[in-house]
Amino acid sequence: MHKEILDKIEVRQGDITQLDVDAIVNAANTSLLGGGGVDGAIHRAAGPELLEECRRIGGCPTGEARITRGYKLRARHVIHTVGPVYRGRPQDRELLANCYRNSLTLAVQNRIATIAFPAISCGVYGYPIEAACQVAVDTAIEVMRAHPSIQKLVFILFSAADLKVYLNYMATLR
Ligand code: AR6
Repeated sequence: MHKEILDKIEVRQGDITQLDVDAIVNAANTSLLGGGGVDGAIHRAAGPELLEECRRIGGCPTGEARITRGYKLRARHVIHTVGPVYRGRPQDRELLANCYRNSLTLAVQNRIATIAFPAISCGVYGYPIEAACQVAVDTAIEVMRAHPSIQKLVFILFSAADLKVYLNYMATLR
């Protein structure tokens, strides 16, 4: 039923900073002033101008997203979104879904056709990968169904274990 949409989704292992896509998504914090994990890696690879632009934006609430240029990255843009700190409450799921929904909406508004996501909230913020994966994939499918202008969406996982979780879930949808 979702075949055309599933065909636009790619799951792979690697470093998001190396990807040649229109936009990569950053798992940021509400200050947008950088941090560890994928946020630190993206800022290091993009260079100091990224931090300057983030400073001008002045922060981002949890679940929302903001767009900047990509500077030294191969990606033209970075979409910064802030995942929830996992506490096992029902609103965690909604906030995480909002991250994917709002990032993809910004992508559509900015004519971005290819986009890559890390596993938002699954590092320092403690969201269990199995639950987060379902939110990520289900929300992406929902938005891509409404917006065919997204031609390719990459879920890029840092570890082999996380990759397996995504591949297993995708396999259940085919
Ligand atoms: N490419 C792809 N995935 C990566 C990379 C990379 N280069 N580096 C890490 N990951 P985290 P969060 C994976 O902690 O949980 C920051 O300090 C990692 O294995 O980066 O949303 C921010 O400033 C994990 O699966 O983000 C915030 O304060 C996933 O990316 C806070 O961490 C997300 O892990 C956000 O925490």
